[in-house]
Amino acid sequence: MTASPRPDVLAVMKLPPFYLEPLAAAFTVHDRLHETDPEAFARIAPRIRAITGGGESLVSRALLDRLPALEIVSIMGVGYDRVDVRAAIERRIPVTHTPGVLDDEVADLALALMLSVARRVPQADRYVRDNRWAEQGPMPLATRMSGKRLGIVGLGRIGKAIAARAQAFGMAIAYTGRHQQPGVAFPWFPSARDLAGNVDFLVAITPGGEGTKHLIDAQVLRALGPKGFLVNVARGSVVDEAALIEALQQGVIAGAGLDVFAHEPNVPAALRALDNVVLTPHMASATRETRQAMADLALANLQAHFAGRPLPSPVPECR
Ligand code: NAP
Ligand code: 8YV
Repeated sequence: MTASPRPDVLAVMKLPPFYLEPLAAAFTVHDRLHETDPEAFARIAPRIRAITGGGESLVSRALLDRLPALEIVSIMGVGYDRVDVRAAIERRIPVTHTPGVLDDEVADLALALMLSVARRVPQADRYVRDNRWAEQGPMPLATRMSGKRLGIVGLGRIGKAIAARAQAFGMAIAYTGRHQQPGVAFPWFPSARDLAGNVDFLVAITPGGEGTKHLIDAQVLRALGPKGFLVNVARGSVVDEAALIEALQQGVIAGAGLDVFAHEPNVPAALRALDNVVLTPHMASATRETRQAMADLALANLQAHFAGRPLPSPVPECR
């Protein structure tokens, strides 16, 4: 087949305008056609040369198999746990992502969730709005965060940005990961359970996928204990959500701040009903500034590929 001058790109998520507009200037973009119009998709599938989507986008082997001309998958997000990278590599299709440009933003939200759940900020806001301050007097006392012990599950780029912020709060930091990191002075624990037993706040910030599925389970939550808080800004799959709901209901842990969930955007009613949780809709990187930087890098990867230049940010498996 003759390659068209404007390569055809399949968008597997709804792209924000600040990505879609520059993308559409150089490429022919097919917006989620594989989901919205299977017949039209069948007609254009042989022409698709690139896929782009976000950190939560599904790029399955079945989808890849339908795209014989596919050359690249560019993810606007650092996580790519729903991309079948093995299937892509088998066909020598590089996968790219957007590491580094969102570290500060995600770390900021992790700290915001830690403060919100310990100091009960959303509950306090509702307290004032409902006029309960005037009617019932001051709120019950909350829990201090400054100076407490923080355990980071996954001390990568974002984990380190979280640690830097927590140090400014005088927190004592420890971490777990598959490896103890040379040159890192924070104590390392060999498992999430060991770490949880030695901290007041436990923050999950690993990749998702099979390797980390339910890394935070009922045992880890028991080890964290009734004064402990869990924050998850990683992926919903990293935490056993049913075990977490039970732990929150029964006071096994004190509370949780959650940006990610097992079946997004659906959040179990039992979780939404709890007063000891703060819930945000997978928005840790969602500022105009950072989403623009992510879009720019996702586009730069596509442009580099089609110009025959080295890719700015392939995923580690494709380097
Ligand atoms: P990164 O630099 O690759 O760091 C990942 C860390 O996780 C590494 O320190 C790694 O350490 C650790 N890890 C990997 N597998 C593990 C396992 N099985 N058990 C324990 N630790 C494990 O990645 P990053 O840029 O910091 O991003 C991390 C993740 O954050 C992303 O993949 C994504 O899932 C999530 N994220 C969420 C949002 C959001 O909107 N909520 C936004 C951005 C990113 P070892 O290699 O030593 O195990
Ligand atoms: C976004 C994310 O939800 O980067 C990630 O891994 O989860 C988030 O930044 C997403 O990728 C936006 O496209």
